[in-house]
Amino acid sequence: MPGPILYDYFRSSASYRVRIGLNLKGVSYEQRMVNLVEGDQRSAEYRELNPQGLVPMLVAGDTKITQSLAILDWLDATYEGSPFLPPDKDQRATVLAMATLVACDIHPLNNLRVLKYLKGPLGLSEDAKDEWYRHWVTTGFDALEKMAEDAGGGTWLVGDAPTLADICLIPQLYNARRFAVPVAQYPHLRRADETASAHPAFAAAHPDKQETHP
Ligand SMILES: N[C@@H](CCC(=O)N[C@@H](CS)C(=O)NCC(=O)O)C(=O)O
Repeated sequence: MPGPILYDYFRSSASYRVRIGLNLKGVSYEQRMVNLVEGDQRSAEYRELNPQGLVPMLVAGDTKITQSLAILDWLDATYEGSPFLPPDKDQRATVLAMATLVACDIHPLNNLRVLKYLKGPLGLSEDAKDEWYRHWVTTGFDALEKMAEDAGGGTWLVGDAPTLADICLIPQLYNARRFAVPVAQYPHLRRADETASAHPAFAAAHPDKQETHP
């Protein structure tokens, strides 16, 4: 059976999460670029597939899934090895809390369409928009750093194996650096980032490594 198709954009952090997940599971997949800067996501053709007009989207045979966390859950349920959630129920809750902090409380506020709305219809300056971006990343990372500290150490955010929390964190850290958000004050987040940069599944998912990099 041919591998799944990922509708992807190299700098999309939600797509970056899914690339990491696919790599961790050792799944080979086809990438189809949806160029967000050129507005491909809003085309009638793409909206026919995904009415939300966002990436990522995964198509595997007759199965079509949108939303990165739903895709990651499906991958975890479909493919063996490298589980995204720890078996211990307390650790699992911690990992889910960290992952959703990034995916639900940081990322949506800083998404391309939100930033465009701030600058366009709401008339914010470039500086004010960047300040908005930094404010919400810093607010989230401050809390995540404390949660990682409380989780008791390890080479990743929680323990010594990559989890959904790291899958969400690493792309958000990449984005934060692009927008010059200071991250030096987050030793636990930086430690997970260092571990990830030496991990083949994370390294291969990096935006700079994508063939769809224009
Ligand atoms: N909650 C969604 C977020 C998806 C999302 O916001 N994707 C962004 C890229 S990271 C996008 O397609 N943006 C297009 C736009 O803002 O026009 C998920 O986790 O998949």
